[in-house]
Amino acid sequence: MDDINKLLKEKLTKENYDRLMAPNNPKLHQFIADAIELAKPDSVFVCTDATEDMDYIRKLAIDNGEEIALDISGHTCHFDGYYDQARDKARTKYLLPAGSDLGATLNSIDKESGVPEVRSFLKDSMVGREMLVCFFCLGPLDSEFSIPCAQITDSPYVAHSEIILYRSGYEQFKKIGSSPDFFRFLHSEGELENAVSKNIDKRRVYIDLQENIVYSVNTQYGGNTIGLKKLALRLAINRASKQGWLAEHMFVLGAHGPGGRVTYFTGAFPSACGKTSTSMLSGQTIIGDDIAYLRKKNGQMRCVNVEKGIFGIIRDVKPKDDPIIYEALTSPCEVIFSNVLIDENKKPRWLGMGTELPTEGTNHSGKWNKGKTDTEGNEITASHKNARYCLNIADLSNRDPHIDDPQGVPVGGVIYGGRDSDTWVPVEQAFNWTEGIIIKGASLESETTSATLGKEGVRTFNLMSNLDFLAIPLGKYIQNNLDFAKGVEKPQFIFSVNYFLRDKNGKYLNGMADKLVWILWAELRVNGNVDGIETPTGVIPKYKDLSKLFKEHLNNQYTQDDYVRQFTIRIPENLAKLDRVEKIYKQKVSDTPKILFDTFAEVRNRLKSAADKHGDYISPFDLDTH
Ligand code: SPV
Ligand code: MN
Repeated sequence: MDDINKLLKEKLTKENYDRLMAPNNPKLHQFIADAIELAKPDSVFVCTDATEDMDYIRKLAIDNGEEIALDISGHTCHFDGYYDQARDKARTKYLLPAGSDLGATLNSIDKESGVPEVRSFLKDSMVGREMLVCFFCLGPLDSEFSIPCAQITDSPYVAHSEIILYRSGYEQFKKIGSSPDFFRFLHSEGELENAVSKNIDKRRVYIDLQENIVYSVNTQYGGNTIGLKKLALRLAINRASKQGWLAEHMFVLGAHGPGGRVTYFTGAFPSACGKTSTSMLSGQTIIGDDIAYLRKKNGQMRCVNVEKGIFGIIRDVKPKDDPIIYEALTSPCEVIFSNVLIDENKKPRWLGMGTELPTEGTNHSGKWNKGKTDTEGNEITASHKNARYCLNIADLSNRDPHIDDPQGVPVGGVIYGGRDSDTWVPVEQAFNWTEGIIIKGASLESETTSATLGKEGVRTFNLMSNLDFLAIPLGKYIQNNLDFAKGVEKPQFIFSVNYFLRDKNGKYLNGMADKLVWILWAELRVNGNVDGIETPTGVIPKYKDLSKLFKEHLNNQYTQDDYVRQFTIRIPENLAKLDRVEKIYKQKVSDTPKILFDTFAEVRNRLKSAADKHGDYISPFDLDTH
């Protein structure tokens, strides 16, 4: 301990040393001392919750060239390297101690070789730089949900993003005293060339579940570096599994029903499948758009947003579809744009913003003009498809008043959705919690998007939209979800939604705005205000209820033809899906709970007998017996 103190005293100025010592936490001090010895920064800045400290980081990001000030006050732009534009799943691994096993689907590396490897890349990585030590809190402060976090980084951009996205936690650290119960993140962007990470082949994100520590190096893209986001989600899933709660890739939305009633929904969708836009639905209020913790209290499910900001995909954000976000992105408030196009007037421009884009400017490839190709001969789009914005929910007009409630909000219903062109109907309620978890959540598939590196449009299995972040064996995770309803008097309804259904010619069967109707129908259903029609897989809306909602909320004439096209039960596609998903569980998930296979068998039988009676494609009117 004396050695640690000595080292910190030597390397930190008196002011920073005093700041670091104010939380009387040996484990924290050891973490910082170790990182200093390893990365050898020139100086160390300890960030408290004070505005001046955050301003210092904001300024550093501009001074070191990681962010560029844009024309509107508070707006900046950051570029990640050309090959560093999304989460790197292949190089993100769990550090596995000898003798442990996370199952075939999770990417891992022996701790014995992984720790020295990643530490060798971090060695001396901060020479000539300032190390930033920041404190945050996942979930509201002073709450049963709170998890304090310490982030070390040499990237002011990463620290700045976290200032926007997370509640500051320096004071929280003072309160927890010597508790070892916090998450730790050590990040270095590594060697830079033109302000972007140079050694992409040495990009690593390694996660130590025993120590609750994540190492990230030679990368800047937020999904690989912002420790509190998906890296903390992995640690939280592991912790939640041990403590009997859930950490989910979910938005939390306040859906506003008749008479001023608010029903909160949590919803899991894979990245770039409409999660943020669902949480931003017009006339509703947002708690969060990406990560939620769910706990049971006195037999009630409650949830919080882990974050306080949004790191959202900017592509297709336009005034018509996303008026509130668009307003924030074009008004003076704090926003970091990343990987967009900057035009000659220092304005950010992006694909699908609703206006014509300039033919030249600056983007993630450097100076850009229309038609520019990369070294592989691919045309470089004006902005990257995974370009993002980072802003405070407090700057949005639809912020829900309970966002910081330490008790969280009650979960009214749960929604699972994916990018599915041909199988699921737009909205359906599962018959009960168990079927919801198994037939909806654990059966989720989605076509891949630009949010991760690799080919797009490939149908992939992604249970609960959380597969990328799971830190425990899949079967155990499913069992935890099933068990979460235990002790809950009336378990919540679980719904599936599908915004991406297409006809035989590939044309989308729904408009972007229609999702509002599906959610408001779910709100009515949860509150017992509407009946539905039973299908082999759950309960779908009646035409009359949808037609009323379309008229009232979207001023649309919803036709019976539209309804039949969208809500036809597609038996062969549903059976094929069950076969595909079951095969994965049989072949790759050795701890799959037996009830999953039993439920699949039962639903398969229901689908087959419905087909015997009504044919392969069943109109919802044929099933409407009342
Ligand atoms: C996602 O891809 O699901 C995101 C952004 O929310 S990232 O930080 O990359 O995870
Ligand atoms: Mn996400």
